[in-house]
Formats: sequence, C-alpha cells, structure tokens
Amino acid sequence: MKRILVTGALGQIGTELVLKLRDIYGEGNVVASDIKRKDCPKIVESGPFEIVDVVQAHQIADAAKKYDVDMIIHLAALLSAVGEANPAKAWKINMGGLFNTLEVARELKCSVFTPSSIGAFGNSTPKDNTPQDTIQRPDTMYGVTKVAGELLCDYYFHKYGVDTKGVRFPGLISYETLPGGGTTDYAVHIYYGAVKDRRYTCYIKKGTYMDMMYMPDALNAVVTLCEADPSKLIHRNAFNISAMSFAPEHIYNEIKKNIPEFEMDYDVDPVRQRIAESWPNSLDDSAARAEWGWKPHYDLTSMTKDMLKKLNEKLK
Ligand code: AKB
Repeated sequence: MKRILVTGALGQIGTELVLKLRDIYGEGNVVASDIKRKDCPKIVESGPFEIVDVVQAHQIADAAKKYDVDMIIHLAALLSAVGEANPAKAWKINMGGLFNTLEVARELKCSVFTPSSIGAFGNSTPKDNTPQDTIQRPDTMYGVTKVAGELLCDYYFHKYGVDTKGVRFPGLISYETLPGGGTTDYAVHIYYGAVKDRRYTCYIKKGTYMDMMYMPDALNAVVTLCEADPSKLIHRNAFNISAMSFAPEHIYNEIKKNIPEFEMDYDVDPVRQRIAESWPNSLDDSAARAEWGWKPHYDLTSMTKDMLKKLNEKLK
C-alpha cells in the first residue's frame, strides 16, 4: 500500500493527479500539499491537505512524518516563462525544493517522482526526433534547474539508493486548472479563447513546433512509471515522453473544424518565442515505450474534441 505526499498539489498537474491517486490508493493515503490553501474544495476537502513550502525542508519532513508516507511526488516548481522573469527565485524554488525533497526521502526512506521537461534541452540539442540521450545545454534558468534536477535525482539513486523516477513532460493541456507561466500555455489558452470569445491572439509564431500531451496521458505516465518494475528502468529520472507535436496553426485548424467561426491572430512575445525556439520540435520517446510500456492515447484530433466538450460544460 502506498502513502503519498504530493507537493505543489494545487497546480495544473497536481489538481488532477491527486484525485487520480486518491481513486487508486484511497483518499486517506494521498496527502495534498501546497504553499497556500487555495479555493479548491475538490482537493482540500477530499482527503488530507497540508501547507508545505518546499523551500522549508522541515515542512516537507513534518508532513511526510505526520502521515508516514513512503513516496513523495514533488511537483512544486516555477515554469519556464516566470522562471525567466525571476531566475533567482526559479533557482531557489526549483533546486532548493528538489534538494529538500530528496533529503527528506533519503532520511525517511521514501521513493520520489519529480517531473523534468522538454525545457531540459536547448539550442544545441538535435531538434527533430530528439534522442533520449543527447546534448543538454538549455538556454533558460528553468532548463538549468531541470537538467540539474535530473542529475541530482540520478545522484540520490546511485549514492543513497533513493528510488527516484521522472519523465520529461512536454506542454500539458488540460481543462481543470490553468498552467501558471509556461511557454506552452498558449495551447491551453487557445481552447478557452475558442469557447468563450471565438477568437484568440497567439504569442507563439506560426511554424513553431513543440511537443504536447493531454493531461489524462500525463497522469497515466506518472502512475505507470511509479508502478514500473525498477529492474527494467535504465533511464530512471528523465524519460522523454510525448503524444503529439504541433505548431499554433495546427491547433487552430483543428479547433476550427469544430468551431468554424473561430479566428486567431498573432502578437508574438519575444521571451516565450525565444524559449520555444530553443526547445525540441519533437521527442523520441522509444526508451519510455521499451522500458515501462509508455503509450499515449490522445492525438490532436481526439484531444481537441474532448477539450472543447469539457470546456463547454465547464464554462456554460
Ligand atoms: C513550460 O512551458 O514551461 C512547461 C514545460 C514544457 O515544461 N509547460
């Protein structure tokens, strides 16, 4: 039986992952935590909730001890665009939070899952079908913390035997909770624009490809990897995973098939455009497929149908 502490549980991934984990492992066995208690009754009232600021190691340790957890899913982090606006804060939260989590896991003998990102790659990385093992010299503070985080997790596994695991998430698309300050956020906002206003102004240039994934596939990835046979894992902490790769005009065209009056124009944000151009166009995720059976279910067409249906219900 797993007892899990989730940090950053009120963010885009956490709000959906906590509910899925509570379904699988039982409501009382999944402790949601975040730096503040937000108005999110689905999470804070459906099971244990604790205030945890991951920069304060003792707060992670106190929550982990109180509930006697054996696993920490560490999600608390700043995303790429906000990280570029405040690099010192991104370093402090992303590296400090992960270091504290790994130290608590080492002391309390917990396993750790924490996501890396396509942001761990940079301009010198091969852009198409980006290999699992390749050049990683990112051009953002977010990327620096993601590469260092992958290495730190490897280190804790080899040095201390902490069972660490992770994936490199692409842009995640979901209807429940908005992402908070990433480069790929346009691929979420475009659906809200389409449903609410029938129009959207895109901050990423036409022709800029990035990997993306629908949230149900991302949640399955976390659960499947956490349950995977550790003896089969060669790339523990940094599996490339992807479900689709597209540029803004492709998502626009797909939405337009469902909402013919939808219109999009462009007002490019130079900061997020520079970040997007430094990331891969598409990842090779064959290692994840071979080592733990990764397989996404949603493509751009099926995701768009589901997103529009769910947002129409949510926003009506
Ligand atoms: C971001 O855009 O910063 C994130 C990511 C791809 O890591 N969504």
